[in-house]
Amino acid sequence: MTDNLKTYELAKERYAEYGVDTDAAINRLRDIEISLHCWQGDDVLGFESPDATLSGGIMATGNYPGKARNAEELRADMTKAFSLLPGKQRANLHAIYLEPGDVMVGRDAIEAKHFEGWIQWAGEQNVKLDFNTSMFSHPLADGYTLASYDKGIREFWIEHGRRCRRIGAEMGARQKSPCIINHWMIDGCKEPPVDRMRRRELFAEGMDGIIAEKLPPEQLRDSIESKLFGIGMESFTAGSAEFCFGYAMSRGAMLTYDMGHFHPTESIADKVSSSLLFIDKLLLHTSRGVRWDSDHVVVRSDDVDLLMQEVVRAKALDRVYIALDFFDASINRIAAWVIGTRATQKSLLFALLEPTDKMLAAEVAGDATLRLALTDELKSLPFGAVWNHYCDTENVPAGMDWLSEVRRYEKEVLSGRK
Ligand code: RNT
Ligand code: ZN
Repeated sequence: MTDNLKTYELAKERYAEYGVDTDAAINRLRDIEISLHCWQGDDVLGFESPDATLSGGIMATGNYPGKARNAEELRADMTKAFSLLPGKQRANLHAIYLEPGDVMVGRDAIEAKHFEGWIQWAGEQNVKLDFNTSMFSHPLADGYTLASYDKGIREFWIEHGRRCRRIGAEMGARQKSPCIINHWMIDGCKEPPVDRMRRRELFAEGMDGIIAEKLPPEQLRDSIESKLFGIGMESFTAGSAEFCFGYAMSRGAMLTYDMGHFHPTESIADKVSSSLLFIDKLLLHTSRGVRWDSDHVVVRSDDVDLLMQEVVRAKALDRVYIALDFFDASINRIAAWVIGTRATQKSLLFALLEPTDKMLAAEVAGDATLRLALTDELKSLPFGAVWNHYCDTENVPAGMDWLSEVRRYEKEVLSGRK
């Protein structure tokens, strides 16, 4: 018996004392897909032009060497990350990650053929694709897109959105699993605007224009992402939490909650049950804001644990899609994916290992003392042994063993990128 297995057997007994079946928790975790965001691999620059810069109120800081310079490198890097992750992943693309060939393709002219390389690769990797409209880092995304007062600008972005949906539907049809398309717009401004209402009306009209075409839900699902503020847009964001909630609910769309898009002490965990009473499905962007929406790499924290506990306790794993959204350019970018994905999965596992029935019984009986004692004691159970066993059963490195592989890849591949 290996050491990991021995430790697991002991851990299993410890959890059994609380009525928790660790094998069942592992099996449930195995089926939960996490959508790996391609944009961690190149600091959200994309492949439209080698001179691309990031704008739109978000920022990747750091200049760690070795970022992917083209789609082939990015796919190789993501493939490496996948090989170090247990469970199932999807790949999350932005429209700016197209492969246009030798021609310039405007965002209002993109087609599924520009993503053929990705679709092929996803098939080979047996991962499904998700998609995002890219309504930032563009001369026509100067403060406002759908909520612009300029009709031409609005129409440009509506056309972009429509095309993104068709691309997503094509991906969904080919992978036989709905492509989740996320709609996030930068629209907002630095100083308080006079007319918030008109901007939001325009935003809603623009979104309606984008989603007007009926596409089969087995191919494509739309989700709209709210936000509190962006850099240079501190005073107003058209797509606020209330706006997006109302929009998603009234249009039968999904709602995206990004962990970094609320006041620093406001947690999205509490929003899961509230939203799911009125909205069918949610998309969660796991991220980590430090003082602001800084998009640090996700690590285990109360925030992520509470979020996953809420999803599990609400029996909502099938109503929630989980995607990563962070971009750290100051550390090895493949390690960033691995750390962030594994942290998200660990929080899921922690939630699945909870003796929810026991805690609920205490709650119903009015025994808040027992509920609190259990809540705290769980943190000391041998969670790490269950996680390592899960990695072993998935044939991926347990513990920190993945890091040496990332270091080897850095030496052999990344260091050659200048
Ligand atoms: C921005 C949103 C959005 C982006 C990505 C690149 O604040 O979180 O989801 O991070 O789409
Ligand atoms: Zn996000």
